[in-house]
Parts: sequence; C-alpha cells; structure tokens
Amino acid sequence: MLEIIRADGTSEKNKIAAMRARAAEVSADVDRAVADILSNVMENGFAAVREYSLRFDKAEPREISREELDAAYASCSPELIGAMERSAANIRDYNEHLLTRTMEWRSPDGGVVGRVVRGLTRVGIYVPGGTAAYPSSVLMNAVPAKVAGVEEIVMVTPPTENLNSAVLAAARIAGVDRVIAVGGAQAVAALTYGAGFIPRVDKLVGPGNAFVAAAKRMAYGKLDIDMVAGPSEVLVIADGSANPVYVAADLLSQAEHDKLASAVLLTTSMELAQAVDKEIIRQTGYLSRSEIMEASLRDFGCAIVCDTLDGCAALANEIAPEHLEIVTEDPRALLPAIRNAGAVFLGAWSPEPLGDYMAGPDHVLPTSGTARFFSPLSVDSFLKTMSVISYEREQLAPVKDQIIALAEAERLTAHANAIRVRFEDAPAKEEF
Ligand code: HSO
Ligand code: ZN
Repeated sequence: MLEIIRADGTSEKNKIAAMRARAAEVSADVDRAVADILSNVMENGFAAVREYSLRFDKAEPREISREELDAAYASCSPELIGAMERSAANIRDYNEHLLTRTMEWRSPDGGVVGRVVRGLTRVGIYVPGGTAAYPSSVLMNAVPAKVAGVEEIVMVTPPTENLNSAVLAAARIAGVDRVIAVGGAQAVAALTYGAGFIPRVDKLVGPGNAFVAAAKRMAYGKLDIDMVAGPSEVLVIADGSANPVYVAADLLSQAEHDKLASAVLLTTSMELAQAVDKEIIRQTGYLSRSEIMEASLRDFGCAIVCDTLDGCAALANEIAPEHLEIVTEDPRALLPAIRNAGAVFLGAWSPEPLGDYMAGPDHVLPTSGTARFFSPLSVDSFLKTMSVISYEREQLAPVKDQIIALAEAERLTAHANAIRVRFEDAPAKEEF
C-alpha cells in the first residue's frame, strides 16, 4: 500500500514536489461568498449573522448557558472527564513553564528600559461541527489562552441540534468563559466586527471548513489569527532498529484524519520499509477508517530509502512536516540536524498521539511546509508585549544633544523641542 522509493537525488524530490502540489487550492467562489458575508455583517451586524445562520445552519445563533455546560460535563463518563482533566493540567503546566515574563533593566545610559507582557483581552476559539469537533482541540486552544491571562475566551461552534457534549465539557474544563452556537464565515464575521451579543475579539484561533479558513484569512488585520491549518502530516525517520508494528501504527494514526493527510517514512533500511508496508496492510484490515487511510496513503504517503540518517534529516527539513518522529537507535543524536518540523517525537515510546492528547505541547502545529517559519500554538500566541522607558533628568542630560541632532537631521523640530525645553530656562510650572 505504501509506495517505496529509493533515494537517487531525483525520484524522491519528484515525489515530494508532487505531494507539495496538493497545497489546498483556494476557490475563487468561496472567497467571493465569504467577502460578501464579511461586508454584510460589517454593515448590518447581528441581523445579517442571524440570516446567514438560519440559511446555512437552519438555526438561530444562541448563547449556551452555564447549566447546559454543566449538564454536558455531567453526561460524560468519569474516564473521559479524568482524561481531559489530566490533558488540561499537562497543557497548563507546560505553558506556565514557557511563560515569557516581564523584564526591566538599566540601559548603558542608566535609564530603566524593559518589556512588560500582557495577555490579549478577548480571544475567540472556533470549533467545527460534525466529526471534526475534537474536545482535545478545545483544550489545546483554550488552555494556553487561559495561562496567558486572556480576560475572556469566547468559543463558537455551529448550532447543530445536539451539540457535542465532550466538546462542551472540554470548554468547561479549559475555563472557556462563553460558548456561542454560531458557525461558518458568519461566526468569523461576528467575532471580527462584533454583532449583537457576539463580541468582537482580538484574536481568533481554531480550525474550520473552507469558508471559515477563507473568512479568517480575510479578517486578518482586523483581528489576529492563528495559522490556517492544512491536512495533518506525519513523517517518521527510522533505522533498521525500529519496530515496524509501531511505525506502521503511527503513520496510520495521522492518515486516518483525512483523505488529504500525509504519512511519510524516511529510512535507511529497505527491510524496514517493506515490513512497514506489510504491517500497514495488516493493521488497516482491522481499523475503522480504512477507506480514508488507503486514500491518504495512496496520494500523500510513501517510504523513501536513504543511504544515511543525515540524508533522511535533510529531506525531512525540506518537507518541514507537522509531526516528525525519530525512531532510531539514538533518536536524540539526530535532533541537532532537524531544523523544520512542528513537533519532534523522540523514540519508540513517544508516539504522535501522545502529543495529540496528553504530553502538554500543543497539537495545533504548522502544516503544509509552514514549519519553515511558523511555530506551534502556545501561551506566546495569546501574549503581546509593551516596552517601558523610564529615565531621570541625569540620565536624559548626557544624551540630549544627540537626540536633538537626530531629530534635526530628520527636520522634526518639535521632536528636538521636546528635549530642549527640559534643559532651558523655561517658565516654571507654577507660572501657569
Ligand atoms: N493530529 C491533529 C490533532 C488531533 N488528533 C486532534 C486527534 N485529535 C493535528 O494535526
Ligand atoms: Zn491526530
């Protein structure tokens, strides 16, 4: 089921290029429809949001009450609640370790300069409807925002008949402040401009369908967004020491997300590649989403056999996968060679689903090669900084002439004046 390619400098490059060409095509139709929705909501506010919601989702936008959240929480099994609580605690702990703290210090001029860190005021989290409504993603989006000190977290999700109770329970566990049943581009528009009881937010995160993705992209600038996520990807680097059962299972774990998901094995061992292929066929036989996995492996999967592990690392850096597993005799030894990946998993006991659900680092990761320049979602994504400058007279005096010289070079006389008046015999404050 897995195409096996021997790296020869060309074949593997062609294969990677073909897979890269899958980059989601932006449909002009979707863009046009979404642009209309955004401008209509900007002009007509909640009335427009309501109209789109009734048209596309056949339901009124509505706020989910505390009681509904409590009931959803109570309807989940204790095992599921326990798992979500533990996952949330690990995400919280991890992000608290990352937290950028305020810093102030004395500059060489003797003045105090520094940076203070503030959480964003209000953040929106989009949760898609249907089978892709993942409680784990609610935790991965909301908990870092909470750690950042965001004042209000507003979750939106399409107003289906039965809202997913695990998703609502996750919202309660993560400390989401408000849950509003509204979806699609109209939800993005409402959060961008504010519409009735739906507030304007400073940043919107979370995955959605093509309309939501297009709306987020268009709203960017009026609010901040996370990266627009593409289909899931996993790349495994393995040598002959790897267990083909585990490698196959891990490749399949991402292939099951989506027919557009990608699963790639880079290995120094042809025997391993062949054994993994056999295992994939065996495991697909008993897994439920075999049709999706077969499609994604056929179109976006392969095994590439390289001469060296360094060769594997170089190819991995070129692909810049969302998830990168290193399953070699000494996985950590290869880490310095890796530059581009969303998350790196070291060794046979760090399978990708551990990161999806439990370890603490976020599962919202850059996809489609964007790990070249994007980083995982984290507490940093919900923080901003302000610089602080605090000089006294004796610290300003030695630099005053140089500031004036710079201002005059730019012909900004009022700038120069603001420095000069402080050192001239100007009228005293009491004389006014
Ligand atoms: N692997 C997905 C996240 C996820 N997996 C949610 C399971 N549930 C991100 O690439
Ligand atoms: Zn996953």
